[in-house]
Amino acid sequence: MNLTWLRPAVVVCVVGIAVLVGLARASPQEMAAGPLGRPNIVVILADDERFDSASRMPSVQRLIAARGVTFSQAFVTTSECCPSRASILSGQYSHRTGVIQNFGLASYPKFNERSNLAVWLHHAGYQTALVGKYLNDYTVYGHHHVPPGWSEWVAMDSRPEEKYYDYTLNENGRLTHYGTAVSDYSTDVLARKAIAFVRRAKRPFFLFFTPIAPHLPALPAERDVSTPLTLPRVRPNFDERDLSDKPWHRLYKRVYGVQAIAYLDHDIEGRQLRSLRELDRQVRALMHALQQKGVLDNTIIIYASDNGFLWGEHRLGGKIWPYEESIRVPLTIRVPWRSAWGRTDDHLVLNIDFASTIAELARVKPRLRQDGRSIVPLLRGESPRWRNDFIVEYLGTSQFEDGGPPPFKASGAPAGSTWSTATAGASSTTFAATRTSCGTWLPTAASLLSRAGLRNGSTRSPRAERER
Ligand SMILES: [Ca+2]
Ligand SMILES: [Ca+2]
Repeated sequence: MNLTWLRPAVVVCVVGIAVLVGLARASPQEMAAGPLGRPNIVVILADDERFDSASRMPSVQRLIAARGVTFSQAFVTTSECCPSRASILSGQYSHRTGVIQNFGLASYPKFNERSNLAVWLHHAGYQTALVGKYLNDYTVYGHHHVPPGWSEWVAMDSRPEEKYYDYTLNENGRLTHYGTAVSDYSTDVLARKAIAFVRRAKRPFFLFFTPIAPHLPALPAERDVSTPLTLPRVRPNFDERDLSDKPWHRLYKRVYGVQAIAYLDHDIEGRQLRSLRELDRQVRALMHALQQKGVLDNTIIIYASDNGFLWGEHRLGGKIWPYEESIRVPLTIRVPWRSAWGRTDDHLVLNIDFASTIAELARVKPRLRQDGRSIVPLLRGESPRWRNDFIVEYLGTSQFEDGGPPPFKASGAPAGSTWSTATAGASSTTFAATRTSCGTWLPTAASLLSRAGLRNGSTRSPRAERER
């Protein structure tokens, strides 16, 4: 084993991709016809939902995707809950937020609670609410406080933050315990709180609704526990036969046996998909509440996830690895203007774009330096010059013992290259993931992890690899 891989380090890879341009534009009349001044903004942020799971959520498809824009190339820059959420709320990479991992002093304690999206919008007159999971280890280091910028605060406040039963909510500073009754199921309880906020809101509002599903243990709602489920096992990189082309292949000798595959199917993939069913119903309930209030057409609704999840692709599980199943997320945004409805946009959009986007929609200025940029022009159907690559990073301590990647340290990206070199400690071990074409299912399997291609430090494009 190469022990230099165990040093704390960084994963940095630059993901290159072809960019397609947007289609229909919203007319000036349509844009102006909207409302009423500043729109309400609702973010529904699932926890660990893969890019390919939202297509199995009929209400998300019917009520959000069909009435808005779906981004087929949405990625997170650090594929882990706490860093990604910090990036979403700040518009910054995790190397700038300092929130580089889920636990300890480099998680929640590093987050700048005095300046982030909630604070900016609240200062500008928005009513703001967080309902659900905030940042990991808030429960440990937050000491049950209500951060500035939030008019309403309903946060998971027990350990771990990801629970479906038997958890505590911090409701505007008051701790309330929920037990194990069917009615305590957290997806439902949190949705009720979110809907109550929407009903009460008197001014333009920003709702950050962050339920737990489909994070493991991904307990489905009672009525979904044993409903039939068809698993989409068509992934050509599942249980990848030959790992010798992977820099980590000496560390992971796993081969899935029948039992392991059954466990993956039923207790990981099956549960995660089933747990999304109730979330999908609650999305419908939330939309209904917006409609009843008469504000649905003046509300921008963003459905997304903080990171993806590997279900055995490349014989890997979890989320931190820089492969598409991990870093790619669902993103669909309901907008009032009709010309956008049902459209798919292939631009590379990132979690670090959320803050600038929402700030522009709310007509406020971000008060932090932005690593991301507003995607409002894409929502309008415009074709601005756009990024062709981005950095994927993991700067936290090794996840190796928990099945995560060995640590890597960036050594810089060659100018003009679509990928970067990365080294671990003194060794020249290198690591990169890249995409070679736009995202259909099969190119997903072509995510590339090339040791040799990075070692030589050349700027040529790595060859595509198609597993099996
Ligand atoms: Ca997550
Ligand atoms: Ca291979």
